[in-house]
Amino acid sequence: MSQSQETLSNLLQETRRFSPPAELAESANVTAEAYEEAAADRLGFWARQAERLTWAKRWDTVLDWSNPPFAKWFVGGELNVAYNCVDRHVEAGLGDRVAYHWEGEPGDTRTITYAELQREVSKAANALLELGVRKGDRVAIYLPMIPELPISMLACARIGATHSVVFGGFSADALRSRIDDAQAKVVITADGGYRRGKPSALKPTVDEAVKDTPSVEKVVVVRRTGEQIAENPRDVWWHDLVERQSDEHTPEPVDAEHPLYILYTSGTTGKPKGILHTSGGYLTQTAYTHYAVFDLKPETDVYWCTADIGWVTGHSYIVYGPLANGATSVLYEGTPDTPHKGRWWEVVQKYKVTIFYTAPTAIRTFMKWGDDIPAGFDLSSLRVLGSVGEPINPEAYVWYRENIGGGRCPVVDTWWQTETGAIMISPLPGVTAGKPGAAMRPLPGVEADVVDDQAQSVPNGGGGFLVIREPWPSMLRTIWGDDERYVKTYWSRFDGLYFAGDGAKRDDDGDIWLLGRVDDVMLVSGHNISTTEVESALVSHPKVAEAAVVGSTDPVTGQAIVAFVIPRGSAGEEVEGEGFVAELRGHVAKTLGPIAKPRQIMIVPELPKTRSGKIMRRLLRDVAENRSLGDVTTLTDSSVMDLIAQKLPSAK
Ligand code: 6R9
Repeated sequence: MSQSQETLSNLLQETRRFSPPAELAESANVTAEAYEEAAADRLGFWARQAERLTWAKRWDTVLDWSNPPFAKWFVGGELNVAYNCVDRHVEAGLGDRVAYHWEGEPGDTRTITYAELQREVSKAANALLELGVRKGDRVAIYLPMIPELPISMLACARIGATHSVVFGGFSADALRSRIDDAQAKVVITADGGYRRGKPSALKPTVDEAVKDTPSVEKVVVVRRTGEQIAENPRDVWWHDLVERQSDEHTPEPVDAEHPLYILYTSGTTGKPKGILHTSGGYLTQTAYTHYAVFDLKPETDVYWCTADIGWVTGHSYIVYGPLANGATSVLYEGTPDTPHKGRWWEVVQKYKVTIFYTAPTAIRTFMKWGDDIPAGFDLSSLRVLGSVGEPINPEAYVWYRENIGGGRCPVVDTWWQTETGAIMISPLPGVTAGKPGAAMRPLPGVEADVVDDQAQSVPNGGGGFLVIREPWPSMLRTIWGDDERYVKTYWSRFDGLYFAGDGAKRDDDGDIWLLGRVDDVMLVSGHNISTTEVESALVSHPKVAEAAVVGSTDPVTGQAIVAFVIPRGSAGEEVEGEGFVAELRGHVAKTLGPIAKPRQIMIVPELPKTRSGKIMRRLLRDVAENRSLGDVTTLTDSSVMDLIAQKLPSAK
């Protein structure tokens, strides 16, 4: 990236630093020594982390990297992932500990202890065996956020079947292509779930999807809403099948490299990629990072990750990491504004949540709704706050810290991907003096770097591409069924380096700031400008809640900056006028420099987002360039694009 980009970036930096609270630092799970320990002997470090797990057979070799980029971790080792997440805690006398406080959207609840989870998972495993599912078979799971979702995943892991969780909001087409690609033998679904106060059907989508999927032998249906559904010959009710099974099942150890799950990422173009994760290395790194980054004390903490389990964040930090650590978690079915906009804070208050992990998109939504909503609840139990999914704007970070964390909780901004399987770059809450907006340093044992076009590491103050230099335990092993695409997508841009697809910069202290996907970087009059930084500049204006920025073709400047802005709820009427747009352009020019001034700013009520809360800039580019919209199947709410289109005539 060019010089001008660096100048821009430096202007934007929040200068405040937030040191760890003394009490947390004194009793922190991980101290600064971990960095030294891992630097001295990286593989030895990971081998020690693998000892957190219970192995049926110990590994012979920590890492086999003889055929890069195809890694094998803990070669020769055998373990069962479900045993590690459930049974061993019961055997250790912790059967009465709560694994999940489940909270349904309508207010129904269920408390599941580790002992109960063991019985439920065993029954589900026996049920899958009865259906003919065997080790190595694939099972598609298309469920709302109900206990049967983690139970189904663990049941697969228990018998060595590979699960493919498909987000409960995806279309029949999206579901069908994922079932086909994985050749799933069984689909586990529900009649529906609750969303925004209403039952929302799932089964009709499955019926539609499995019409042309010859691999599917059975569809198991959980009754959640009780709504009428069509029953087909392949269907079997969960309560008929699972309830009558024995609640004892002996988990089968599998090879450390046995496929645990496939999770599809849509990417920006082309066929979805089936990211493959395996067993030993994946569980090692999810368990370690959950312990280190959140400072988890399983005896006393109540942990809540608000993600959907259909996103990798839910796989690693609602299911596998927390359960491997014997944590007590909250599992919530619904949306943050049902029945009221304080629902999440009510849940925090009710369960005395101590560790809270969410996405910047949610934080900005709460900023838009107003400070008085969280202020109405007792959030004093909280001690660590996490963020994931997008760069967190400094403004949102500070709001989160103050309004949710009461100014006392460290915020850990965690960078990672479906492909990395677990957190890679993040502050450590008892060690790092956090900077609002920065993901800071690679975790111990992770070799992340920022390089230029020529794969040269950039000096402090420089910007470029984020890469990973050495294999890590929870890395993807391949793209399901397509080794060539795996090599091409991740390992071909820079020889021998994992290319993450994100832009990043290293500040004068050597700390890492993420700048968004490299595909989104704009080239304006020969200057590289990151969407993230212009968005953060806009969000730092007191009347702006959210902003999305794209580059649109421009005859004069090559690309021009087009911004979509959602005003804060408290901003009042004046945000509709031309004066407001002029004010915002001036604000960006002042914050970042005149080159970053948007050509056009559109005031909109909503932004198009994926299920994990990422802004779909591709669709906004279509709008900015007056094209018809591309694929909208992974959008949370496709009516958003109509709302934006209605606003266009008044666009400035
Ligand atoms: C876990 C997850 C991965 C992409 C990643 C990056 C963005 C995630 C971030 C972040 C800046 C963070 N991303 N966390 N960017 N700061 N803390 O989100 O996985 O859905 O596969 O997305 O998300 O662009 O490359 P996934």
